[in-house]
Amino acid sequence: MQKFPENFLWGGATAANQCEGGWNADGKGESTADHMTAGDLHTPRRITRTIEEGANYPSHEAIDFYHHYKEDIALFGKMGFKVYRLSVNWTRIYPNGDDKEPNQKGIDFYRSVFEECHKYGIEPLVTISHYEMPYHLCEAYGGWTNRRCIEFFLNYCRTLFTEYKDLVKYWLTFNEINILTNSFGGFMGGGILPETDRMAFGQAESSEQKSARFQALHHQFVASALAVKLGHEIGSENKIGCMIAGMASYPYTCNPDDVLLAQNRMQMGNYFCGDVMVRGAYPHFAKRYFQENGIEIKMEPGDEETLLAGKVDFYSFSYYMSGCVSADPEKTKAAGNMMVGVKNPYLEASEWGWQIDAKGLRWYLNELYGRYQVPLMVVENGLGARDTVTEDGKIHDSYRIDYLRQHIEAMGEAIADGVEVMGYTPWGCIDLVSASTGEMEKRYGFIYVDKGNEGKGTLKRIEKDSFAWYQRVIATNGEEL
Ligand code: BGP
Repeated sequence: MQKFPENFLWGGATAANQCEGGWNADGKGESTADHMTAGDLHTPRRITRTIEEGANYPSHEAIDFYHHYKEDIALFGKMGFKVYRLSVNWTRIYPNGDDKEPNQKGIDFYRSVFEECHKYGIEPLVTISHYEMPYHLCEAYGGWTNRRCIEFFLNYCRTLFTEYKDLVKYWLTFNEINILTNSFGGFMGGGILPETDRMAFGQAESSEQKSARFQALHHQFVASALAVKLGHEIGSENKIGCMIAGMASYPYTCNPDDVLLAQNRMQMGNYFCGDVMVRGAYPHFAKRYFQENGIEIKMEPGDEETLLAGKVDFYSFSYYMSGCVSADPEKTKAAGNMMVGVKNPYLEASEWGWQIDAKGLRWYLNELYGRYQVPLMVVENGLGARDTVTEDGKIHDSYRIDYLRQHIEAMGEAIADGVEVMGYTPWGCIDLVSASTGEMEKRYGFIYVDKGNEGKGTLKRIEKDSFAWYQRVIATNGEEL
């Protein structure tokens, strides 16, 4: 078995809108996530302009971490977490985004959460923007397509870096920032209101719409670079990373057409954002991609220097699956997996069609490290699955343990290959709302939460079998899997 470094950061990850609830408590404003109804595997979530009476908005209560955080963090402490990745909800701090003064109650809430973490020796890792922004900024400014969002975001960052200077030193700017390279990412990633109320999976886009997405992304790049600089100025100990959705892509065959297509997916899916954030400049392939897609973005003088001056300290990413692409249109038509292409005959998929590929994590870590040579962190990984509570109140989730064991083994192999990995925070360490479908029953947790898709349940927390297993993994620093 491979040795994990001594200070390896074992932990777990959540996001505010998927677990907190308390959506309008103590002065909090409405966020983009608060306008998204629940869907399921076959029904996309709806984005509503007003909050509709009687509709099911999963973020409104979620698992009510807002009122259960002490109990939940105590359970993380019991598992032995060294780090807890969570996000701050921008609308608790600045309810509308463009407010002059922050909301003190929101500031107090997160202070209390971070203090609670430190009681158990848990270091918070804070995502500043995880798939939400003040809804007001979408309606009044057009979301991130508007350059003014940079100033609002920085204002918010300044408050966080200053208020939590002694409590937080690990930060991520934007969750899965590369979602904006994809047609369905406009609203969740950039606060761009769609023309219909459905999340736009795989819909055709005009070149204006594509340009808007990439303009929003450019603004986020600049905002992130400025935040990195600001964070370093305010706290010299601050370590600030990027967060990119892992889109590991394989060619379906050794046909050079497939290989080129897979390379293109790796470039646009992963390296486009990674290069800007780690190397501080747009990559060589951006120009041609923009030309061929009719994308025009506006950069201001000084933006290039800003990107170069705001390179991240480390690279973090989510990894759930790998994808496989084929240049053969017949194969592509048969694809089951909307995000990444065709079915890989060597892999099994989760109930939601995500192709499970532990070995791919070793490959992907090596690819990233070879390109960037900065510390890496796996800040999301896990199996979304339905769990059954047995009559005696237990959850025997051996399938989840198998998934995590294989991925931890693969990560160990990558470390043995020489890759520098800082830590591992499996996703949804406590059951929470699914981002893509809004369901509760797509569960990832070591801790079960009694709540169903319809929003009913006691919210009782129960340790699953994987809880004790992960506790042992941490206690032995990954020796016993
Ligand atoms: C990532 C997001 C998370 C999370 C996870 C699992 O893309 O950063 O917010 O939810 O994926 O996805 P899902 O919840 O759709 O199963």
